[in-house]
Amino acid sequence: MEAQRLTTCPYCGVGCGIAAQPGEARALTLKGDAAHPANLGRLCSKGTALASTVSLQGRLLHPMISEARTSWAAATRLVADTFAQTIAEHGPDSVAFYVSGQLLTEDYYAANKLMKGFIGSGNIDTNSRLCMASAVAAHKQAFGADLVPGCYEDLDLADLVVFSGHNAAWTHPVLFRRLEQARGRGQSWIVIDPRRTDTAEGADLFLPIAPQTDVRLWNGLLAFLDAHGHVDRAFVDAHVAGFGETLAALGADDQSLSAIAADCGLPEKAVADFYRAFAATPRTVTLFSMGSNQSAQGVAKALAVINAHLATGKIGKPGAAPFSITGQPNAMGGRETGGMATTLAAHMDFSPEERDRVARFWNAPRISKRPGLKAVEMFEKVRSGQVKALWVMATNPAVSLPDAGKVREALAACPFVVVSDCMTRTDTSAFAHVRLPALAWGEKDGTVTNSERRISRQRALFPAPGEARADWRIVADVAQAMGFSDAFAWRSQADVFREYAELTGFENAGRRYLDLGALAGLSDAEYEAMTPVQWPVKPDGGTDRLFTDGRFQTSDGRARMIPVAAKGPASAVSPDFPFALNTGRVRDHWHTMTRTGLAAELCRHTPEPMLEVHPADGAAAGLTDGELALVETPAGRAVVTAKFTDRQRRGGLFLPMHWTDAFAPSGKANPLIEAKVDPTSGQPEFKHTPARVAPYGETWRGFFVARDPWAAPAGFDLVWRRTPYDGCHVHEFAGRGEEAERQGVLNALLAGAAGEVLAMDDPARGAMRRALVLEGRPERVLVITKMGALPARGWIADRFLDDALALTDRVALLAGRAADAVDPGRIVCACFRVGERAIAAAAADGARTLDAMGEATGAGTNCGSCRPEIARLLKETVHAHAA
Ligand SMILES: Nc1nc2c(c(=O)[nH]1)N[C@H]1C(S)=C(S)[C@@H](COP(=O)(O)OP(=O)(O)OC[C@H]3O[C@@H](n4cnc5c(=O)[nH]c(N)nc54)[C@H](O)[C@@H]3O)O[C@H]1N2
Ligand SMILES: Nc1nc2c(c(=O)[nH]1)N[C@H]1C(S)=C(S)[C@@H](COP(=O)(O)OP(=O)(O)OC[C@H]3O[C@@H](n4cnc5c(=O)[nH]c(N)nc54)[C@H](O)[C@@H]3O)O[C@H]1N2
Ligand code: SF4
Ligand SMILES: [Mo]
Repeated sequence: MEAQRLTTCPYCGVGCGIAAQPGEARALTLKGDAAHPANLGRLCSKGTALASTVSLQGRLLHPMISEARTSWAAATRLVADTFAQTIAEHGPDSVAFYVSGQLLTEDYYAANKLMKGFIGSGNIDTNSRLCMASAVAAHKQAFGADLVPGCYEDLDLADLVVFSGHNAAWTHPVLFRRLEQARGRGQSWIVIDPRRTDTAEGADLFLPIAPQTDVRLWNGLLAFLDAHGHVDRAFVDAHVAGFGETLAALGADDQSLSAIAADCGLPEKAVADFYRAFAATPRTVTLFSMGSNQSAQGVAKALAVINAHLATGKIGKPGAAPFSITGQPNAMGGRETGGMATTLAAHMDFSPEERDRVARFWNAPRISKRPGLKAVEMFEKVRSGQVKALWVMATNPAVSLPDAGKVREALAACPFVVVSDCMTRTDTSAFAHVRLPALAWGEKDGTVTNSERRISRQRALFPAPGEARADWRIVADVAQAMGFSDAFAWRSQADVFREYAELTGFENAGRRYLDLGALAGLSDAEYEAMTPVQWPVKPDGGTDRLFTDGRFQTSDGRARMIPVAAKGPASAVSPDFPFALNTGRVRDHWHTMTRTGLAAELCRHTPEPMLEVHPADGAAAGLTDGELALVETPAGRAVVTAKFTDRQRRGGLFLPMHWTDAFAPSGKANPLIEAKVDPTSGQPEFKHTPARVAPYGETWRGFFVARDPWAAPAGFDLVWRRTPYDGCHVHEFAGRGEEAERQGVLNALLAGAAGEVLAMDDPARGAMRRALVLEGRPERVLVITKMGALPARGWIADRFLDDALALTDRVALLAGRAADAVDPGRIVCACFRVGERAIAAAAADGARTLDAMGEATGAGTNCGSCRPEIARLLKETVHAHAA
């Protein structure tokens, strides 16, 4: 066993510290780092399951040109020459980098320096454009720079927490655990979300807001605060500009509670209760996330929240802040180094003075003169041919950008696409001319910044596999091959970090809050041993809370209140497309599933993309709960299972964003999304696309269990998706054809396999069952039926783990399951694999509290990510018994 290493979780922006113990053959045991201030030892279901994602399964381990393995020298040469030649022929703006908040700060710094400093174009943008761009723009306008005022301690200290478009129970679970503790001490929660999420379920007040009406609600709050004497005049007079104009602009709308409630689709009492609670609670934190940012009015939404905080002085004080919570592990690092097209570097922009300063620091006379293309525009320009060479690093735009069908057209049309990724195949790398193998979590080494400005180290746990290299190194090698030798001659990530830290302090003199100057002199050993620290970093240490003295980073030191007008969504629903399609995350998957899709325990909480629809809407549209629905928007279509739930607002639909060609080709969300963006931030409106639904009309369904990830057999009009299990993959099918189609699929799926075929047919039900047994073990199991329920998958999948099938199980494989086996159903507790059925059974046996459930089943006693859901299931059980 090697020594324990401290590192940071690669998933969300909470930035949890991990104490990891690497073993032989990439074995890994890990636990939360009790000393890390972000998580104090806790981890959520995704962090806990990291060991299941570090195998080399599916990894890209060598540079590839098309499908041929090549050397690093050849790949680097080709990338450098093609970029250089494209620039020579068409100018620097004919090339672009599209990067990601999953890069380390050192990687980001290197990529940004190459594009903006030495290629001389602003064309580097990041997936943070899809994520944080609206908050960044609002911070810049209100505070003078992209500054997050608060820190996690404020969440402990707050008496009121408002979740504005934030499903923390699922997306920032460890912070949610922390808030649950504060709640035990009397903190209250208000949730503003069109869906009754697991965050909303436990809140004191839930506002099921009509989509895209947040500005109206928050403007109304400001009017209320003013009308009822809750403005902090002393704070506003001393520290805020723009108060009068902002208040005056509110007069454009009727600010009566009844009018606001009607426009936001809320009960008037709920609006009044929210306003009174906000007014009465000095220690209020508002967490805003994707329900706020991912909107064509995302900047206005953030400013409306910030305005209410500024007017009441709820900022820069313990337990009080408007708090934009970050998504990715290093979205903040990207914003800091300058990875967004709209900043130059280190919180400096494109003014002549700032350009000059950065140009001198970098010794880069060709430094970019202006901002570059923002993500959505960038891919439009790729599609129209203006951008001719594109390098994608650590992101999967073919899945995650809006209007993904057009993005794929763009990638297909681009003369030169380079993709740096850890995985051999992603939906994006399918379009790559050159694929470059990057180090993954557990191998890469550097720094990340979490939501509270805390810089932590990610440390390597394993040696680099194959020929994989650090992203910063890959960029530096290409830069050197392009002739920029001196500027990219770093020997280590520590070198890169020191240079970045020095830039933040360069000619700063207290003008820029982003200052890590005190870290510029770290020795290699000090960098290696670095402990978590929050910027600004002063010689005597980090800074937890900003603006404590009421000074902001504007020319006069005052924050700005900025008038924002309420308006509707970018595309309104219409009789043709009467539903508002909302998208977002599920608890156990991360983005495009390239990593969480490797961990069977994370694939069974939400095994497939489900379309959430209100039961009354579903019935009116002719859908059936659990059957396939066709969803269409002006941009595209998808076929997914309908899930009726009254947690969804009438008129709304929700589809998760995660599924890809590898897991559910017809269940991808983003071909449906129109690319409507906020005019200032360029962030797309992922949470609102007009849509319609209809039954898909499947005539048969089936599933296929095999040891390999499989592709749907060609030549049929099938809906297909895959759920990984421990020893196998379960492939679900449905079709609209007749007997011949079913027979064709059956033949295709059993073709070419050796073994003994067990068969059972029931022509009356259109049922066909086959099991292929080889050397006593199941190799393939196929079940197709025209009517009636399909057998439970879990028990069959588990037989693929058996060394030899029991005689009775051979029959049971075909019949469905052994008579005495209990199928766990959908997994609720990922740590102990406790299913929905086991929870229902324990509840029926009297386990009616979270603690009793924990004792009876173990569920919820490790990471706790499932506790909100168990609480909800228990509530439903109690209701069912009372009814
Ligand atoms: N499990 C998991 N956790 C993650 C991630 C993941 O992929 N999986 N990704 C990480 C990343 S990068 C990010 S950015 C964060 C995102 O974290 P969140 O922002 O919490 O996640 P989302 O599910 O995208 O959206 C949040 C909520 O916004 C609501 N919403 C939609 N429209 C509106 C509206 O008009 N007004 C309001 N008020 N709310 C609305 C949605 O219904 C949804 O419940 O999560 C991070 N954490
Ligand atoms: N419909 C809809 N779409 C959305 C959203 C939504 O709410 N709704 N949310 C948006 C948001 S907030 C975000 S942040 C994006 C996320 O979307 P993406 O960034 O596209 O999603 P990921 O799956 O995280 O992609 C990361 C890729 O980088 C690879 N990778 C991981 N680590 C490394 C590394 O160290 N180096 C390199 N070179 N590669 C690495 C992974 O294998 C994977 O292919 O999605 C956006 N898209
Ligand atoms: S909350 Fe979960 S996903 Fe986020 S950093 Fe912590 S362990 Fe990782
Ligand atoms: Mo994100």
